Amino acid sequence: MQAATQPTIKLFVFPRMFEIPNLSPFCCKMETWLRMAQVPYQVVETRDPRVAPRKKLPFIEDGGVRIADSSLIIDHLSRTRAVDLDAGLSPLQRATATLVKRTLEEHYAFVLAYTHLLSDEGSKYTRARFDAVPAFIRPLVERAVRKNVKSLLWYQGLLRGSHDEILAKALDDWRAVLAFMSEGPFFFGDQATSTDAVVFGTLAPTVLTPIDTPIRAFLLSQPKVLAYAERLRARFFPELAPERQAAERPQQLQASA
Ligand SMILES: N[C@@H](CCC(=O)N[C@@H](CS)C(=O)NCC(=O)O)C(=O)O
Repeated sequence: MQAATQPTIKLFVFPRMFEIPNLSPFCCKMETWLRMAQVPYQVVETRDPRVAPRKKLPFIEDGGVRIADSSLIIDHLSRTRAVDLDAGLSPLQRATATLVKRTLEEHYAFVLAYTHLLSDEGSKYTRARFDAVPAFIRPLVERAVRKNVKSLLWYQGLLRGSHDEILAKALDDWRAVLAFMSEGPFFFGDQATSTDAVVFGTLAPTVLTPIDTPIRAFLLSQPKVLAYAERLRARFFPELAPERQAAERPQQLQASA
């Protein structure tokens, strides 16, 4: 719980799209963690990562101090708000948490940028994020952002592989992660941990948006995956959960209590 003297933090993230906390896996992870940890926050939407200390979103402002990088923010808030979502994890689970985080954040997140921001199927849906840009410069901004994503993925290495290679590697990522996922309600069982924020951060943009990819199709074919994603959304972002899940919510809350 937050001490009365501590300021409400400001969370700087991209504007929301679709019925998920954020299309950016790192912004989605950060806001999910804040809700899990019950740390009060105020969202500040921005479209321009150049305002961030590390030129990437999310970042927070805590008592006038700006802190970047979702993992560093979580370390900072865990320390200053005395919350540790991972207190109950065994050494083996902690090691697993690191491997899951690296797989999803240092590899799969780049695939998400490819499928959601660069590919034709993804762009069809996500180009709406430029709607607020004045019409006369919109094509210019769209082209510049696309060029940046392309160059990021080229230098990271992903784009040097074929489309099929990229998809195959993403499926390998998820097969590995799912091998460690419990039957629920949360990744490691009964308690929500920071790994749930990481997993939901990448899973929500993949399976809870209309962007149709072979990765989404694979994940939807795995019985526990959609239930997990919908359960986390209903539990921590009830305002985003469609009616059907809202009706199931009391049961799910009981299951995760
Ligand atoms: N390691 C960072 C990664 C953040 C990140 O890559 N954010 C992306 C959005 S998903 C971003 O702001 N990209 C803008 C850019 O690279 O210009 C974290 O955990 O917060």
